[in-house]
Amino acid sequence: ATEFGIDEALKQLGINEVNNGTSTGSDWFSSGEEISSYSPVDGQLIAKVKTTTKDDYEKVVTTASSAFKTWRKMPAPQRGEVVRQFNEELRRLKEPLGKLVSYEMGKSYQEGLGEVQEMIDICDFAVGLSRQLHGLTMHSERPGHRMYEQYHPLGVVGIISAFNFPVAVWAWNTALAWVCGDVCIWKPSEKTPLTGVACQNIAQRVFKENGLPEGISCLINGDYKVGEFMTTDKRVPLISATGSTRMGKIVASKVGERLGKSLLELGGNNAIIVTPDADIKMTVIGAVFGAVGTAGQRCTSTRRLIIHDSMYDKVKNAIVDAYGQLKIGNPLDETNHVGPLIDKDAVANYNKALERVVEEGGKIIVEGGVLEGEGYESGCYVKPAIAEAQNDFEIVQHETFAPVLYLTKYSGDIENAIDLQNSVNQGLSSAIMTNNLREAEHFLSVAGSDCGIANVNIGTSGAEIGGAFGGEKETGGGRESGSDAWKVYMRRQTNTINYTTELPLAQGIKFDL
Ligand code: UN1
Repeated sequence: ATEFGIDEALKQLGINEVNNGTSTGSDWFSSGEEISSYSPVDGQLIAKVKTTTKDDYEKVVTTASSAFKTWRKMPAPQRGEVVRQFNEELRRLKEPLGKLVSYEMGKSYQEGLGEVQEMIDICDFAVGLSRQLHGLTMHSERPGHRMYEQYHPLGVVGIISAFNFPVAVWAWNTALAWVCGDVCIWKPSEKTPLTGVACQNIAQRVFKENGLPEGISCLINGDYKVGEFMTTDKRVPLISATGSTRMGKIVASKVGERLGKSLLELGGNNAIIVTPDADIKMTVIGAVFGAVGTAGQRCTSTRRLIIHDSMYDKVKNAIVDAYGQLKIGNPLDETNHVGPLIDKDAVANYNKALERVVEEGGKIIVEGGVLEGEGYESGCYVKPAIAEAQNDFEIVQHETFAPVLYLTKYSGDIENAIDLQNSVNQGLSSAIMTNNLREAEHFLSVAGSDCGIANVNIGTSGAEIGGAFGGEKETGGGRESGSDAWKVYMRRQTNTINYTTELPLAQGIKFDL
């Protein structure tokens, strides 16, 4: 791991051979079994992380609950100041953290840096937000009364994140939750535990330097069983979970059983509609980056292209040509476009999807396959593939977290393309490529895309943090990141104050004593 400066990065981030994966902020402890984190880049063991037991978790949640009592009383702009300092650290450590993201998860170094940039951006956003946690004032129907609303923090927020954005998704949640006055317990994916330890090291240092109590940022580690400590715990009023729809349904039912709140960011099945008025060059860039970026492991990855029949061959040929230029290999080597999948299970799912699409009558037009030989020893490198398929194939309806792109034709009006695009269970991201104002506006209208994200002349992936991020249907309905997504981390209180000597009742009710 000395290549590409990984050892140096690990040192700068405070990662040891065996790390405790449980932390309340100033204290690191874990008494569970160890998870080994292997890099999909070269198959090497990077380091081990000890997991959180039920007893460890008890200590975490009590420490967090008690820290909340202090943190909530600190004025929000002062909490923002702490987030600003955290952000300084992220800026300072952007390169080593981006490198570790790339090495532990397998995305390209550029994308690893991009992910840390998303953390920096959301922290900037959170600092400004710390002075803008606004509520409304209303006019009371009663004389001499004032009515307004205010937002208070919720308490302990549980964050369950996925391997594919191992650090940014935590930051979207935690930076907002912190300025809102909440404390957080984070369970990163058991596939990327080291980036979690690295982030907690940074957070911990900043909170400590500010003389704040431990428990404002907590880390727990392990698989879904450790996540379940939180989902079933009524001391954790909000669970924010990112991952598969299967996982989200389990989380939602556990949290729902106790009437807790959940914020869900689940699967996508994102399409780009290519109309007769599309700019082909832009379409190719958007579609290829969307389909093969992060090796197709973004929830916003482009899975489907819905192309007008008059454009079909032209677009198909241009995309197939572009696939011919792709370089697959070590993601830390910046000349490569596509890195490995996260692990061999992901490779198996990729293989299954390619078999299935053929069984259902699809036609492979860019062959897939698992790469072997020098540089591909981890067994996780696959060739991005393209298949011609029908939208209603079972496999096309399903999110395969790998670089498999399906091409489908539509004919006639834009309505037909929108129907196909909406005819899946997921509703995260969508895009249209067109220079035709009517088509674009139709796509964005009430009769258009049913997704949480709808883009014009941009691909489906790569959303900025300033907008609310999330989607409908089986994507789970949650919104994170920008806009007013912060409201989910707070409880709203309506206050009515009577400054008279009378007590008139609302709705004009008479109740004479
Ligand atoms: C995810 O894949 O879980 O829009 C998040 C994007 C990124 C975030 C993706 N900003 O592709």
